[in-house]
Amino acid sequence: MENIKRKIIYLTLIILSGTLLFYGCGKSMNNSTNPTTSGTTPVAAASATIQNFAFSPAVIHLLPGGTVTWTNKDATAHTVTDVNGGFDSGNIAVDATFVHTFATAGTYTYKCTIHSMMATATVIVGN
Ligand SMILES: [Cu+2]
Repeated sequence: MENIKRKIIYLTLIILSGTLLFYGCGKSMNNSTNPTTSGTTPVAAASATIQNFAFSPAVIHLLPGGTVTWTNKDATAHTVTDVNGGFDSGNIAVDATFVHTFATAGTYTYKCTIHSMMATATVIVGN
């Protein structure tokens, strides 16, 4: 009898911790303000933010001829600069935006030239 009680308590604890874990995961996955990708379907117009020294989403899938609008939500200036020299926003002031049109298919990796510690991000242009 004591064994069954123990088993019930044990099972209850497992279910409870599983529920808490599930709730925790669901919460972080529903954090739509900071997605890591825009999804895999290319879009004609995408928006991105620069916040907490990070580009978000880190990967954007764009149709050829599409535009990306970046908004600087930090309290300091940033840049959106193609690592291969294709485009460069210059300093984007606090709350300012930068728009770039990607005419040609390809993979474009960009960085912030002010903050070398910031992770690069990517715009993948294609159908
Ligand atoms: Cu920066």
